[in-house]
Amino acid sequence: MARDLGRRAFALGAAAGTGALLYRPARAAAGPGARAPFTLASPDEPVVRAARRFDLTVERQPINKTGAPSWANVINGGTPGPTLRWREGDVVTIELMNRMPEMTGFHWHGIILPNPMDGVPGLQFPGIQPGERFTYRFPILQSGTYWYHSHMGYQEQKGAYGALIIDPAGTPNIRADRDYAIVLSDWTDEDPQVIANNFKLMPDMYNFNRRTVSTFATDVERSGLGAAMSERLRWARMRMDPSGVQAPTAYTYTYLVNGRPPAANWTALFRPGESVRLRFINASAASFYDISIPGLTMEVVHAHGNDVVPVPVDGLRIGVAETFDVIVRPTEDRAFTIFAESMDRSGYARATLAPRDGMEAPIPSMTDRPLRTMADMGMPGMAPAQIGASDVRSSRIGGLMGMSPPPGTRPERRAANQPRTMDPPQQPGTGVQSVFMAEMPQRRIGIPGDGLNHLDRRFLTYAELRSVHPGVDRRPPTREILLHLTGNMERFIWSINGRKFSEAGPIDVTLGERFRLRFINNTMMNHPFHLHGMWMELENGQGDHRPYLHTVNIQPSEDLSLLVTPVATGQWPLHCHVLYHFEAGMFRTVRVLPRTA
Ligand SMILES: [Cu+2]
Repeated sequence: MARDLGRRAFALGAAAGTGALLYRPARAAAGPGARAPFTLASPDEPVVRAARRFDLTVERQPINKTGAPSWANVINGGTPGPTLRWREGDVVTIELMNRMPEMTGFHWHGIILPNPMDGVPGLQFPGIQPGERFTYRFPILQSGTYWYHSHMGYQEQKGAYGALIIDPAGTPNIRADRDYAIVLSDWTDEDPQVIANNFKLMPDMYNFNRRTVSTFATDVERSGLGAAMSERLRWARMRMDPSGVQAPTAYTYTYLVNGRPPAANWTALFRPGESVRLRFINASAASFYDISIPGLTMEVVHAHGNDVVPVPVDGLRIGVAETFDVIVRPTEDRAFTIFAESMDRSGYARATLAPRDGMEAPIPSMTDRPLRTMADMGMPGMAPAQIGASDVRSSRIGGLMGMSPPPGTRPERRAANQPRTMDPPQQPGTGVQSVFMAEMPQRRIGIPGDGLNHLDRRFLTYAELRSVHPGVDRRPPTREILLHLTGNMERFIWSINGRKFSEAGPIDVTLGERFRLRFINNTMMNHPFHLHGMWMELENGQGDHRPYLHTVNIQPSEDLSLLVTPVATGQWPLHCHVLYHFEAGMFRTVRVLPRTA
């Protein structure tokens, strides 16, 4: 109980009333617990253990990850930076020295903390100028797998990130013989600003998987000339190719595990019969991965920093910024490949689980590249090839209570063969010329995602995530805040309710209020949304055992909702974690106001 009292003492300022424990699912009172066994991932992985004070220096250095010279923003000399290991109940101090030639600010992703410690320059603190240092200091009120990264410009894309692991104060719920952080990232030798500019000029320039005349012939054979032609024309009108599920691609990216390209084969050791905990952290700027370990079942035990009822799976799709922990139990004396194919199948990250260093297992061939049909996009059209209608549970969530989209962004029925473009919200200075709208946004929480729905292998879905502990706030929401995710593919403008960040004010909420956040994705892309400073509880049919998420992926034309209780005042970013979408304007602030009564 002492620990619980300790945690209560660290209540975040004015978060009174419903109690300081609102920040996470309830836990049984924990005794003075045994510590989780922990093994260093590999001899060269820098791990700072359960300390309370950390010194970090970020600087720009030449680096060679791909055979070509480039530069990186390294933390304490490396990328990823050191794995920070904290303990729940401690107060940590992090001194961050900025030796880069530009301002920075580090963000502790998924951590509930006072607003000025959250690290977003210009919003929550002035930022750290070149040659200056900043001291972060805050209590640790939670445990689990998280990460940290620069929240300034494109610094994260060039290496400024690392793993963050917090040991529970009491007896851990999850026990494993070995424990490894697996940080996935998408390295580019290019300057990210150049990539962003390229997108503005030609949004699909990195999509080298485009379907060609030869696949058109296949389509004709399958569906007949008329149907194939009309499908092609409709995609052409939307100026998007159905394979453009993700951008950029391996044309510029090399996918890394713990900073190593596939050929360098980062290796985690085990002895046959042991249980191994793998903490997957997607620190990529723009890439989703489908993770599998051929020959092993992965048991998903921890999602976004919180323990979940174990779900055995063959595969796991991980969105940008998401964190999932799995347990595997290899019994054979042989190597296994940890295979993380990028969602667009343009490349993969790879590591090895082996009894001895230097061993390898075969690298599997990649699964079929996901293609989308008009039906996947919430459009009436050709028979769906990837997502059968029966896969999609269509159930509408209750009516609007809060914000509505601005005039002009509401879906309208049009003739079936017309392109779905909308007139822009009439805003002076807005660059939004047309906003693509999905006609039939659907609940997609029970499906793992494009290209995975008809595989023999079992992939995790959000519907299967069940928190081990019930949520603490049982109050129903008193209002709904509706966010339409919108975009203009041709001009690489990404927005919310038809407006970019620069064109919109904050979303005001009150400390301690209970609200529903509902997302309707009207674009063709996945958008992994991160809310700073408070948990999002996914309404996924698990009753009071809703999973607590720090980032929620919203699939194309998906309609999903979460419950939120703000626990600290201030301006908290809510944004798509695809760096190029975020920088283009898919960003809002949630302003938590103190209670007045
Ligand atoms: Cu996005």
